Amino acid sequence: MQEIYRPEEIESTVQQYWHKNNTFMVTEDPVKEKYYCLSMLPYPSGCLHMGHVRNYTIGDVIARYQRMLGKNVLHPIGWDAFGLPAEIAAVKNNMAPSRWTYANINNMKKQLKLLGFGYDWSREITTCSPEYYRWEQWFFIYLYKKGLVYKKNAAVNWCPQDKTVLANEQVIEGCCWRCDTQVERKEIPQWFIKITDYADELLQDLDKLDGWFEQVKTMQRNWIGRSEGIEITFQVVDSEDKLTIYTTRKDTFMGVTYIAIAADHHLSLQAATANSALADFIHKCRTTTVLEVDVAKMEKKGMATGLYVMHPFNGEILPVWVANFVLMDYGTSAIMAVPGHDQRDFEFARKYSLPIKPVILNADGSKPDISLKAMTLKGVLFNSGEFDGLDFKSGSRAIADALVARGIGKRKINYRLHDWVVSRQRYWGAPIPMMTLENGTVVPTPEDQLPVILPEYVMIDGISNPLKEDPSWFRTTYHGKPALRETDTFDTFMESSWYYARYTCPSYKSGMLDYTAAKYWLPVDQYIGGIEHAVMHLMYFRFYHKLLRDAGIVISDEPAKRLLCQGMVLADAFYYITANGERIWVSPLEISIERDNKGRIIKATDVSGRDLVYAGMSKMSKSKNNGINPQEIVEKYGADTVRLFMMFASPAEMTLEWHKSGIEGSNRFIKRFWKLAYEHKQRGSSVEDLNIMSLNKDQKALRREVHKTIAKVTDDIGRRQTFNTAIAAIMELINKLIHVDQHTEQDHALMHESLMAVVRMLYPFIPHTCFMIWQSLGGEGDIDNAQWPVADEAAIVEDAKLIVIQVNGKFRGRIILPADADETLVRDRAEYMVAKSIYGKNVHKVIYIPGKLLNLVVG
Ligand code: ANZ
Repeated sequence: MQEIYRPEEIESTVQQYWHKNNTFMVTEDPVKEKYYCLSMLPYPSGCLHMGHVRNYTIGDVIARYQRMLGKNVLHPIGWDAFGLPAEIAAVKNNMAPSRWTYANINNMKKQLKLLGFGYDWSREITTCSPEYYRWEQWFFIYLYKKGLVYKKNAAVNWCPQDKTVLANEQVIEGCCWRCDTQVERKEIPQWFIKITDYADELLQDLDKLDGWFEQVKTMQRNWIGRSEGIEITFQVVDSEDKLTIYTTRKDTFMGVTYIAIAADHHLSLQAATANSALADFIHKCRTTTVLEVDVAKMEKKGMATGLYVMHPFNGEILPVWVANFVLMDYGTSAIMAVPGHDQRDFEFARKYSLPIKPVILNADGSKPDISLKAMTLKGVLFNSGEFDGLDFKSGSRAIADALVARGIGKRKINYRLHDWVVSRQRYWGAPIPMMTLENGTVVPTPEDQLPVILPEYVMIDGISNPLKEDPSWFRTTYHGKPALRETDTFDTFMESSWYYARYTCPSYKSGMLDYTAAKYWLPVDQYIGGIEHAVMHLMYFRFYHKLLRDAGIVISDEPAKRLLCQGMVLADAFYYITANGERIWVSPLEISIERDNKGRIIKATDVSGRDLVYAGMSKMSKSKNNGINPQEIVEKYGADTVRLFMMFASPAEMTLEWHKSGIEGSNRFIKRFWKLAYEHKQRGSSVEDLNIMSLNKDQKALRREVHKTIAKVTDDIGRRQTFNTAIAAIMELINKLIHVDQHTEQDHALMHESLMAVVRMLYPFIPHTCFMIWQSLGGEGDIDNAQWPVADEAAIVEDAKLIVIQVNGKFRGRIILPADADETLVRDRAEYMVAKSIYGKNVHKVIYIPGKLLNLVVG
């Protein structure tokens, strides 16, 4: 061990050692308890950012901790390698998306290694490799054969200028990001997977996920959006047609004043055949992109169809309108409008002078004021004939019963969740393994022709899909007959939905998963990733697991037991304004700062001395130029410093503020620890056994601190996952150790015991440093295989106290308890001891003289 802490030397030596010895490679070992620790796989965007570093450090800390508990820990990593950014970068840099992607993977892999993450690299998965996506294609065909996959027209964003489909993120304020043309909505055939078949299970099983954040579960519940309502069928006046609506507010049924239907409802289309103005309006609605979230804000527009229906209870004739706020793919694409109690219906009624009829009273029994807006609270019914006076619950039930009895109502459960559209009209994705025969029949690619390989190293222009342009690729045969391949590729959520399972057997050739390996490792014990994945990814991930289970490939119901969502990484952001009013953001690394005595920034200047505006802490981002490149920081301070800072600066699930002073603090701490270990080593390497019985008062107190810290750190890391408080406790202990006098052999032995515990507690956070210290302190084997320290309960107990127990003032015995035991504990133990003599009696009073005597007054 050298006197000076030199992270660059230590870290590369240790990393090479890990690499040579395959330290983190694991295989199934039925004798050992398994632990599967998984961080969400990165998109290979080019360089690691601090968000990645945070995510992967948390994963690495947990994985190393669990290893030390003696478990067989699977800790893999891979690359979510398909997707739009590669296409965009490819066009910009004039290179094939695959080349860009592989170059990025190479670079990021080096960066991950520099950070010292203990991955089993033999299990690395790259989702754009045919060995991976062939099983995705195979499974898709399996689902197709099981009836869980279908093809249906669905809307996409269409740029009429570029004649291309745009992803949502390519639509900027309703226009094409490239040519600024107004984007249209266009219906094209797309592939769907029936996630709605699993809606109920996905909802119910959330209750089983004790180890998931409540916030994520709530978001999933809302996303599934289960609602219990009723479908009501109206007779169209002077016609054979019927019109069915869906509502959750049966109680408002007597307040319906018109019916609104979606633009593509069959009655809209029918009415439009004889009404060109209506046909124009419908066309406009159908070509305008409508995101569900916009409905509340958008301007309500509509047109009468000329059709009417009859209210079945009061005989009123209600007009049927086409309305742009009625969603085409929810419920029955038709609603009963109750403008008195629904804001959208209200705005629409106002605009088109339709009647508004209130039917629900205010909470105080007064009539609602609906002159300016709808009254949307639930309450007692009025204006509702025989249902007057009923409250929300009984009114809803009575109206539903009446509708069902008349055969025009059907109770119905609906979900917001839609089936999953997995088609993407893009090149850089896994080809959808379907074909179309000359007669139009769609068939799956025969299994022996899998994988359907995506041609790599293809240059793209960002507008056309090269698969569509390449007859040698899309022309194929199906059992000798000519056929055309599907040129759409999969949504990249497909790859990230099952990678966790493939890590258990990444090179398995005979199937999607090796049953035995998957059975051994799954489910994931700890999953770690960003909260931005709370719904899409984490929903598809759960759904896929259930699909795999029903296919008999895995056995559990849920893919991950425990989920941790790490907070964002923030940094100070600064800018100046140019002569033409432009904001130029300056990197916080190129800034000099003056602070007041409270640490607040009072002046910031760039390298040329220009005054800057301080914009506060915000998420590290390119747009604010406040990203800090992890590699630079690692090169300057070492990976261990960065890792320690990341885990110490804030609780894992909270935002983390990047501070140079924080990084420097972490660095100083590691140096102090290094120095302490070095000096201990200098005082002699031979260590006498610690004689616990003969410790003096100070030594006992120190040993108590050490073992209290072990107990706390164990609980903080394992159960509470409050890594920052664990580190704080270790820091406190080290500060004490630094000031302990070292005179006797026993002092030395105690210091040795303390350091051997500390080095193991710090190992998950700063593994390189601890690897070296462990070695030089003479630890057995590598620290990578060392056991987590166990707190000696006896050491934690402060001098035990002897407490006299009395019943009604008579001596009944003595008990030994820790000095800090509280009255309840003493009383419990006392009652247990004298249980026989107080059986059937009541304790009226307890007299307790702390640490000395407890008298139970019974009778
Ligand atoms: C009458 C009514 C009165 C409604 C009232 C609400 C308030 P959830 O709970 O999300 O399922 N709705 C039904 N289908 C729709 C569609 N395709 N497009 C737009 N809105 C639709 O919402 C169900 C409610 O959303 C239904 O209840 C319906 O409006 C509306 F005071 O019917 B309600």
